[in-house]
Amino acid sequence: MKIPRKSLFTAVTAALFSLSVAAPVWSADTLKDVMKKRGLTEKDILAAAKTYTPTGGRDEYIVLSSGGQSGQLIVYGIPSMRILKYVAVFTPEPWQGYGFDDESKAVLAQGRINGKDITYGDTHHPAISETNGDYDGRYVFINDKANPRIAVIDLHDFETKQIVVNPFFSSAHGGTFVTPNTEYVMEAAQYPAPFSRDFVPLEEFNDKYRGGLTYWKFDNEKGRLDPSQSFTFELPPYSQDLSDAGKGPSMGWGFTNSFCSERYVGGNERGRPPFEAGCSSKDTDFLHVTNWKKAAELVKAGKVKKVKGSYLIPIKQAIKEKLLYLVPEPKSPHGVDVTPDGKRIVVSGKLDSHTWVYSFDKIMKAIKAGKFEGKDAYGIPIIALKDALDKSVNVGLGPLHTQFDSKPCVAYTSIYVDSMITKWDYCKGKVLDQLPIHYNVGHLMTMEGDTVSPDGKYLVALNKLAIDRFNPVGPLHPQNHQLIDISGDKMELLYDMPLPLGEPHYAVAIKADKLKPAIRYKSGWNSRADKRSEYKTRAGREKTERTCDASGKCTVEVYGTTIRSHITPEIIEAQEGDTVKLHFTNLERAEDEVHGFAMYGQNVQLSMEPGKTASATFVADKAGVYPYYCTEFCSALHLEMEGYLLVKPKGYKATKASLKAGTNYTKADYEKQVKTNLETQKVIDQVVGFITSHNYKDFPTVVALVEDATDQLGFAKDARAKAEAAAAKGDWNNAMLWANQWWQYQVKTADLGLRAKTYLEEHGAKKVK
Ligand code: CUK
Ligand code: CUA
Repeated sequence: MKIPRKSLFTAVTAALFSLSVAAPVWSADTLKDVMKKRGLTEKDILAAAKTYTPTGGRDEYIVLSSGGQSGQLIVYGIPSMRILKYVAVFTPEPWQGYGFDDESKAVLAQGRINGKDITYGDTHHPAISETNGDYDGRYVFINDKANPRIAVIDLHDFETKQIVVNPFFSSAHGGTFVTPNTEYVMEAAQYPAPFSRDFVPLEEFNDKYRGGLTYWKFDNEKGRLDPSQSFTFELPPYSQDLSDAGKGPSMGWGFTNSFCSERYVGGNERGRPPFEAGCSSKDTDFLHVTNWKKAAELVKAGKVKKVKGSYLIPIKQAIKEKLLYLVPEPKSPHGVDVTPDGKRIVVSGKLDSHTWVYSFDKIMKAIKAGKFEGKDAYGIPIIALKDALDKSVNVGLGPLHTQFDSKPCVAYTSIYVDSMITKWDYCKGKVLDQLPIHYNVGHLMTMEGDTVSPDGKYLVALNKLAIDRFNPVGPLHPQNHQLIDISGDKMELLYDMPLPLGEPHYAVAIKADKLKPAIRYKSGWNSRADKRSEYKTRAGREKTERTCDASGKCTVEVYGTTIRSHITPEIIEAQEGDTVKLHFTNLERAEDEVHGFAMYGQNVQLSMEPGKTASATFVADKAGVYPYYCTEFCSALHLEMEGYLLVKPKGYKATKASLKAGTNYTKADYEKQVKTNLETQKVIDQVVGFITSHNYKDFPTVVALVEDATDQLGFAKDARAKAEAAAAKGDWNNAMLWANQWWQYQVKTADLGLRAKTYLEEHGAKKVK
């Protein structure tokens, strides 16, 4: 549907002359009326005031949450709990063109396993890159538990840049956790399996199945993991759980807990009791203590051998080099968290009601003194519990994960079975407060709560069950993230947010002002490879080439552009059987001017943010007519942003007929259009006059709008020249059409100008001169 040009013109004019902003109209309701009508208490109103964010308002913290089995990363704000983005990581996602354009397909292809495309991930633990133990806002990492992979997401554009596959593991739950300067990213296996990835009978479980812990080297300059410098600890076939890196005094060490150190293998079809029975029969499991700093030195000194092209530290070598120790842990532990000062390590037993606080100092003393209570079946020295434990605290039934407050010694632990959060003091060993949550909390998160300097303020409970909290939407329920105010002595529940995408496990929250996301790419940018695209196309340089190789196979390659409101080229021709390669560069520079590109029947959907170049490759195997169009409502004439791929049957001979216009225009039509254009120009001049008579240069948003408007006006000039040239030849059809195109650019200019003017009015711009 076209917007009638008269109404647009009227709107433009009307907006210009309404120089004062209309007075706000309030509904007659008072706060009391609303409270009564909606049954709200004063406490509700207070919670609302703490989370409500008026239009245009920003959040203080940005949360990066795992997207569970959706294979994505979820971004939302605190305290508003508004969802801002789903970042596609391990799973194709068409809005972002992820898994649809050639550039992102190359990223997903890095995650192939045994040659197979894996198009989902079970994401559990995001970790933000750190400098000196504090979030630096540059990158976020996340693991895929089901397929042992890690992804690197650049927070400059919130795009996935790299996926690495663990060379040894067949699952990877215990990742990602970073060392204090993002030297390494930790990833532990969960389900023991043969490192060879060959068939090995379960009867050889104890000898041939292995657990492990990989330290992935992160190249901070390149912003990519470097598999060639990464190393893996071979570990016994216990089910390694989560990890955390030491900091401060414990810098250089890593801590990884485990369960099922019974090494039990179930098999109900073989008449054996299930895994759950055999894996929780012993009273204790093991905390693995690893010295990554020393291991890295050995790697550097050439003392560690490569297996399958990757450094592997065998258990024996780790023992000999004093890199690996075990400490008993309470029954079936889950989660391990190092305190912000790096002096203590907190572990919870999910079948126990205690958190166990270990002292790093005591662990080091035992190691130095060579004081061990024995060895495990693989010869790894075990430090006695009493020689490592600082204290244990009764926090509630089924404690899982722990996070820290800005207040010294204050920690929060999620209590799964009792469905509550326990606030406690890990120095004095006493419980401070408990808050019921709904229901069955898994991880919990405080603001920057796993850094050396947590901010406190808010806590989010990542609940496993939502049951009765929301309007029912069928048997599959959303997850429930509950926002809790922890600024006072007592925890206060503020808000329930349904999260309808996968089951998030862990989430991290970073102060919003530490993030500096881009608005546009450098022109012609391959965002996935982070470099100028070889297919970058400039305005006026668009071309379509058809080339054939010796075997007669032909390729149609399109170097195109997009800009409000047309795609160049608008007609693409190919022969049945040709390979078609499309490359489009979005020429826009303005914020949020994204164009999409979708085509009928070819599984093509691109997203082109300003400056981006994206490509799609397919075989045009069936003759036919394939409309394509822009999928972002980018402008008033967005619906006209369209074109045709014509796939001609083999042997097709073109007729001489030329394209016939549906309408023929006269001189009068042309002159009428020119008159409209000249009037529009007056409106534009007035808007420009308003802007330039104010201190608009003090407002970066307005400066960007003015830049964009100037561009559009430049295009208008070109179109005007073409219209006048056609008119000079008496070609009224083309004269009229180019005059109309001239007007289209004017409308875009006016639209931008009015946005700039409104912005200036709303932000108290001052008159200059
Ligand atoms: S795990 Cu899910 S609640 Cu994967 Cu960190 Cu504990
Ligand atoms: Cu571009 Cu719609």
